[in-house]
Amino acid sequence: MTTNLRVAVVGAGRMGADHITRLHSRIHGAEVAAVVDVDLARAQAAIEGMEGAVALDSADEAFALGDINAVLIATPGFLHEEILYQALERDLPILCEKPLTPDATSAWKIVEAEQRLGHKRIQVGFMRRYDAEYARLGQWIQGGELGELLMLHCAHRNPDTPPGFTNEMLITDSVVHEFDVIRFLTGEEITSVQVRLGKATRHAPQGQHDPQHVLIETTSGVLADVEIYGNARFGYEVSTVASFEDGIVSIGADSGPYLRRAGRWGGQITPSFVERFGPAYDVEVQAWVDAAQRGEVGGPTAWDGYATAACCEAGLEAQKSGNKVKVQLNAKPNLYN
Ligand code: ISE
Repeated sequence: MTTNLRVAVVGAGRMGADHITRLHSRIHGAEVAAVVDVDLARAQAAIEGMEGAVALDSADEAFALGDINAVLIATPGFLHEEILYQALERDLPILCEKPLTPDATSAWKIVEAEQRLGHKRIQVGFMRRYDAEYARLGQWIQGGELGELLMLHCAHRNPDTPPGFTNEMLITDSVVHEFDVIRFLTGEEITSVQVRLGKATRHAPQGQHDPQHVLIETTSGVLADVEIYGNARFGYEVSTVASFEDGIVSIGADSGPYLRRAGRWGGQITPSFVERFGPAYDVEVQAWVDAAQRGEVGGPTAWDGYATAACCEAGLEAQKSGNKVKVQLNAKPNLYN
């Protein structure tokens, strides 16, 4: 395919709107053809100034246009499943924001539906894989020059959580990123998850126990601990310290420019994931478009969506019980090898 991908973006909330701007202004080989949102005014606002794009309030209408040839799904996770099936039925390239679906059973059904097509069509929006520092850490792990990776210490801190963000979502919406990136960095599956609840902040909304300490183990025994802190107030931070046999690597601490002025020194903290991972989202969406133009999927697949959903399921059980819970995974289909 040499013409632009005509993309229907479903969901014009925070992430959807960000992707719409990105597709319109920075991504080559694609254009926004339609924006779908139940809030039609929000869809209309998102396409302002975009010639040729239409705002609609249902995905059916977008598919009925007939000239849509790719779909970017950015609705809340519990709405992904139906749109995924609609797009798979039409054999369209899909970029689906994480999570693929909220639970392992429905994610596995999506994996099965894609297998019936006989080729991959779904890329899942795990943007950390496209972050320059994570990529560099991955090279150190795979390259072996620092010896074996032993442990990962991860901090995932948000300034606050949006209305309706539940205790469970600290795992399914936030720690899901660590599940994916740990699998990506180590090239291994996660075997168990444990969640410990300690002293909680008074700034957490009712029903949320915040922060939580999540312990993750991979097949070779790499241990990762995650501080998931949803209401940390100071700003956004996703950082990791990796302990190797022959060195320690730190990534993600905001670095420079540092200003020294009037007897003080300091720098800036990124306010949210939109800024912290802005460049990674650009690379991610461009990689999706480029692969789609070749009829391929270049990034995290539906299998990754399913495997992380299985980790989330174990995480939710661990959150309730405090026990170390095994991750149950079906055998990996050949399509994803
Ligand atoms: C949000 O949905 C994201 O995907 C962000 O990357 C993550 O840091 C945040 O915790 C999630 O709620």
